[in-house]
Amino acid sequence: MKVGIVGYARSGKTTLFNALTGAHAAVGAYGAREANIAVIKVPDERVDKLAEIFQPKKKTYAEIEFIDIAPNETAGEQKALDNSALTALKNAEALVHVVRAFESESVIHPMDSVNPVRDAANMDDELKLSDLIILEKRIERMEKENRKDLEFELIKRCQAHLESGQPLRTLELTPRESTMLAGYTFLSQKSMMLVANYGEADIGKEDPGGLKAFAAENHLTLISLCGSMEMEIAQLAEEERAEFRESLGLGEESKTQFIHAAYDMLGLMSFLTAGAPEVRAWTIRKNTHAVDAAGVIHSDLARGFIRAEVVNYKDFMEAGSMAKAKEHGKVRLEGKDYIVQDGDMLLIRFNV
Ligand SMILES: Nc1nc2c(ncn2[C@@H]2O[C@H](COP(=O)(O)OP(=O)(O)OP(=O)(O)O)[C@@H](O)[C@H]2O)c(=O)[nH]1
Ligand SMILES: [Mg+2]
Repeated sequence: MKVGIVGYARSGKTTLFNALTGAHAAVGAYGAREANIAVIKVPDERVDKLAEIFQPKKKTYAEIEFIDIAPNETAGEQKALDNSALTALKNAEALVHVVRAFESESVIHPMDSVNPVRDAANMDDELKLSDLIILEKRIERMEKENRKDLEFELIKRCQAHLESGQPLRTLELTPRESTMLAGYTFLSQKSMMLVANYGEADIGKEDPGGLKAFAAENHLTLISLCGSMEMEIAQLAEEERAEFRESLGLGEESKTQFIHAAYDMLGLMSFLTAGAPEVRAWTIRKNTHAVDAAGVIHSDLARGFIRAEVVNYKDFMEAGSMAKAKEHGKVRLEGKDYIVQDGDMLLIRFNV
């Protein structure tokens, strides 16, 4: 589950990356010329609370991998993505576009002015163009083969959609059509989040980048954060963070918000396991069957699956203990086809 971080030169990609990881990758003129990669733990209060109850040896959070794509060296500063970036992004499940919304005399914008909506639209144009080029080649080949099947129709529809100026993520598809397109890894079809990286002067503003309407229209998730502040906070000792945040008027944990939004954008959710050895959040896609969730823990659990004992985290906490939850009839026995819900605590009965 990889998320690619993209954006125009000096928009704050590495700053955001550092904020997420607490890392010290160089920002600004001496920024790395290579991609930065990090695995980020998804903060989860449920794991913390369960660990207080079960006192496990180990607690494990769900994780997402973020890649801060290497700066574009070949396509010129007015482009965000060169060919190597486009290729790297094909392997990402979702994209995060860091849009510069901060004013700064000392940081030159590649287009000379700060204009978040323009930059967001330009990025979409780059993604759409890359998809169009792939589509045109594909159509040419299909026409030679005299293809007239469903896939050909679908590919033509994608082309028309792009040519009308819209990204593929706004094209409505049936599940069958989605499967048909999956192999193409179109970039404008991937889920994408806009991060409005606003400046210190805009703390507390409602829509600091003015991107709300653009995001809604183009099916983009929007998060606003002040990258430089978040990076500073991430590098403080844990116990100092809340106070510093408050003193700046940065009330909410925007980093946590960001990670949760990324998790959600990936179509992911967590189920939980809790016991003396480990309390753990496991990552699955939404609409996963119990037997497949069991397989995420270990293939033996899927192979020898008998049933799952399920109690949702909320019910468990209300009851206070597993024994009480059972007493209240909140622990259910479910079969292979049960669709696991976010926050379900599972105990898999199996036999191999
Ligand atoms: N004032 C202000 N400056 C910021 C903010 N975010 C980033 N900067 C500055 O902008 C410059 C570029 O930040 P980076 O994080 O290196 O941006 P980048 O997108 O990784 O840049 P490249 O990798 O070179 O394309 C640095 O000098 C940062 O200190 C912000 O929120 N406010
Ligand atoms: Mg950078």
